[in-house]
Order: sequence, then C-alpha cells, then structure tokens
Amino acid sequence: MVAVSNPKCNTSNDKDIVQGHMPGRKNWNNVISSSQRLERSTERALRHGLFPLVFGGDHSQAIGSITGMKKVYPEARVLWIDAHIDANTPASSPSSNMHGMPVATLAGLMPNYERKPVLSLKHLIYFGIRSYEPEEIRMIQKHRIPWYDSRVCHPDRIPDMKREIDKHFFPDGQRHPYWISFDIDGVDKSEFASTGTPEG
Ligand SMILES: [Mn+2]
Repeated sequence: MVAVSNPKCNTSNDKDIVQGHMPGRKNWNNVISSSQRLERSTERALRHGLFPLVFGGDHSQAIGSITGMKKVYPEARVLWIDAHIDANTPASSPSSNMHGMPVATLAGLMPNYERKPVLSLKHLIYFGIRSYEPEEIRMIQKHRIPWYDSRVCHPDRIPDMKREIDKHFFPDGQRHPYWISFDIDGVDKSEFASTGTPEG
C-alpha cells in the first residue's frame, strides 16, 4: 500500500485553486504537484519489490502512478478500465477537468507539458468506455487502440479477451508486466452508484 499525503491539495482555498488553473486545464498545478509525489512513491515502492495499490483522488492521478511505474518498467503495458477515454486535451475537453486528460498527458498529446511522454499508445487497451468526445474516438481509431465495450466485459469472455490482449501486446511472445489503471466509473452505475461521473 502506497500512501501519499497531499494535505495542501486537499485544503487549498479558492485563491490557491484559481492560481492553480491554466487555460483549459483546471487545477493543473495542483494535479501535477500531487502526481509528482505519487510518481516518486510508486517508483520507490516498485524498486523495493512491493506491489503498489494506489487509491485516490480521481483518474488524473494516473499521471503520477503510471509515470513512476514506467521508470521501473518502461515496457509495461497499461489496461485502462474506465467509462471514459481520458485522452482529452484543453482543446477538446468541454469541462477543462484534468480527470479527463491523464492519457493525453502520459502519451505526449498535451500541449505545453514539458515532460517526455511515457506511454506509447501501442501499449494501451481500454475496457468499459462508453462516454467520450469525438476527438478521443479519432485518437483510438488513428492509433488502432483496442477497446472493449462494457457490454462485452463479461466473465465468460475473459479467457478469449486475455488471448486477444496478449496477442496485441506481445506479438513476438516476449511478455512484459501489466499495469491496471481503474476508474470506478468503469463499473455500471447500477452496480456502483457512488462515483462523481456515473455512466449507465
Ligand atoms: Mn472515468
């Protein structure tokens, strides 16, 4: 278990939050600040041979967990379980919420983000998506990213899905670790209603 406390983020007053905004990306400074802490903690846990379970915040924090994980396992593949594609940019996001932009940030699609991309879109598969912007679907099509509709994510299909996933990720048979990035809204709202962004 990795615990990253970011009390300043949690108690930011309105003035701090406004100062943390950038055009088209709400709370950018705060999100990046907590992501960097999480990045260090995730990297440290993995280097100590631990198995990190990262809970918290919203899916914007995957910027930190995946960046930290990629420092230790640069070839790791990512399974993104979410109702959303999370690859918005300030130009495509209707809300400017950073929780819709972590994949864009990790994959180098975010303008004016000075860090190098850590996630190849060839190393990403989506599960459960059912709410997205047109630009995000275009990204999936352009990069041929496999995605599984929530209606096909059924226990009976898991063995077949696993074969398909392995074929996509490891065409030459050489395997690499997986990282699972899970947003609770990937679960149908009839199963789990307590999410800020329920999707049926
Ligand atoms: Mn989501």
